[in-house]
Amino acid sequence: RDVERDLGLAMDSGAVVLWYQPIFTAAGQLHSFEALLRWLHPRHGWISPEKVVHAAAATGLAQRLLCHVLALVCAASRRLDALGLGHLPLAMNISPREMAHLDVDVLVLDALHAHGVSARRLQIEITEEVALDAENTQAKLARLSAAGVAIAIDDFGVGYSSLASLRGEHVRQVKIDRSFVFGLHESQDNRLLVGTILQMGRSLGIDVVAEGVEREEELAALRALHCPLMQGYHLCRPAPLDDILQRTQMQT
Ligand code: G
Ligand code: G
Ligand code: MN
Ligand code: NA
Repeated sequence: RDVERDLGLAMDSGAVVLWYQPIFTAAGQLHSFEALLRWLHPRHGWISPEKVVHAAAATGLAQRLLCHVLALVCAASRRLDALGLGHLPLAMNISPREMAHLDVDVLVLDALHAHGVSARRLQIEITEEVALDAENTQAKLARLSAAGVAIAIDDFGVGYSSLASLRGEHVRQVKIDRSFVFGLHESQDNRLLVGTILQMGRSLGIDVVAEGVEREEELAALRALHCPLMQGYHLCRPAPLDDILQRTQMQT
């Protein structure tokens, strides 16, 4: 279909871009950014990242898409350096399919090297299922982690929810799925679950981020639970890097 046909050209012409959403500390300081894929198709409007990743896989462009995203993330990292914001890490998402089918470790480390970006600046977000996946994936994660790339478990709590995904030394951060944050102030169950994940993070020395903070009441409930890091529409919506930097200027 058109989307698949147009993807290659869209990457070449700069129509496939990254927007960024900041992650803040409980005190409201900028902590890091998550890069999110965006493609505004001339006829079909915004194409979701899932569809873009699917279209790339269907047309043999999976590796090219990952390299495209990596190049954009590296450019953003250099840009932050130039603005004196070189201490703020950038996170990018890698899908289970990309993790399984591509030499993700080689592609990531090559891109960092080619663009002169330190591995310490990059975080990779994977799902629980990926973290639990076969030895093949474990080896890729181990190599990335050894090089200094941080590994985060995204959407934590709604996947296989096996604590085994946290075993080993590769996982640096856990992102609590937004379904636990939704209506946190009104749900004793969610408060207990989020509190338990936070406690687990403290015990294991893993950073914990609450995702999908949409309301002031949820933010207050997270603060009451001593959640260290938060992300969500209530704090800042994803936008092009320049817009984000303008909006967050006060907090840097
Ligand atoms: O940004 P948005 O809410 O539309 O993201 C939807 C989903 O797409 C999320 O699960 C997110 O992790 C994923 N996603 C966003 N950007 C990328 C990307 O660059 N690569 C991959 N593989 N997934 C992405
Ligand atoms: O799966 P992952 O956590 O990577 O998904 C990230 C997606 O979540 C981004 O595409 C972003 O657009 C979306 N997102 C970010 N903040 C919020 C929020 O507060 N509420 C909701 N519903 N989605 C959010
Ligand atoms: Mn994510
Ligand atoms: Na997530």
